[in-house]
Amino acid sequence: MTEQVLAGKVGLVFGVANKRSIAWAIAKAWAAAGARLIFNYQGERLKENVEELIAEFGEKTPLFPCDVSSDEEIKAFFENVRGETDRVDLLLHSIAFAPTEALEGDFISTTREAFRVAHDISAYSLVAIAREASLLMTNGGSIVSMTYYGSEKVVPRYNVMGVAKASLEASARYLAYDLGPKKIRVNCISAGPVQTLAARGISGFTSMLKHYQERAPLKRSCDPAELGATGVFLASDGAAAITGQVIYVDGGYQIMGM
Ligand code: NAD
Ligand code: 0WE
Repeated sequence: MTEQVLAGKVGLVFGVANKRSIAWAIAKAWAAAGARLIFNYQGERLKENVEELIAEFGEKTPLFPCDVSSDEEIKAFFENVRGETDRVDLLLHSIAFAPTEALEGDFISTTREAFRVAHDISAYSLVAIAREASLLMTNGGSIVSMTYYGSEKVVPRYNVMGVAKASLEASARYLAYDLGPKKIRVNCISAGPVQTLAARGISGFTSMLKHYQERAPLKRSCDPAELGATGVFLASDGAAAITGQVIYVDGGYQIMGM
């Protein structure tokens, strides 16, 4: 077993839907590094999935409902967390959503409602849960959120999600400024394309992976275990002076100009 760099840490994990979820890859890596974890699930539909997965951490790993579009559910989630621990060290935000139709046609067709929902669930939710978690981060902390290259360059059909990811990354910088004096760091991992629930059903996803195999310096995107390893690094004291940043785990794709 590798050195337990997160021994004694308590982490909150938002965004596990199934075994393919990026949140699950990072949670497994955090747990292997010694962290104790508490999970959310989005609704009764996903509860059993998450329950079955976290069983491998032992019977008593806590999980509580939290749909991040509801202030009441966020409040109740953190009341439940307070029943389990009086201190939190780590927070993972691995949540995004835009209405399907907003990821299909062109960006100019984005409705007011699709724009609102995408920003509410994919960006504002980081601010809301970071605020609550920071109250429990009494010994400093590390907040990690997942983003994607479509925030900075046009990726056809990523559309309003790209605009929401730009907001997420900017939110991480403002949170890093607010929370820095409390020794709480806030960073984003920008992952290359990974086959998950959120990526499946996106037409042309396979050709995106092929594009990375042709164009990225490392001739591939990334695999979930590598996102886990970066998650552990950002959560660890090795990253103690890193905050407000976007770290690319994308085979180097982001550096290319042509
Ligand atoms: P996923 O579908 O496994 O995870 C998305 C999660 O968001 C799910 O667990 C879902 O329950 C949750 N979610 C959506 N709406 C919610 C709500 N209202 N309340 C609470 N939870 C809600 O897919 P994933 O690919 O693991 O996505 C995780 C993160 O990684 C997202 O932020 C995504 O943008 C980002 N990301 C994904 C890729 C990729 O190619 N898969 C690449 C870069 C970044
Ligand atoms: O962030 C994402 C996808 C997030 C996502 C996925 C869905 C599918 C189901 C958000 N909302 C929804 N809504 C649904 O109804 N990624 C980084 C993966 C992704 O999605 C794309 C991509 C990539 C990469 C969409 C178009 C183009 C590229």
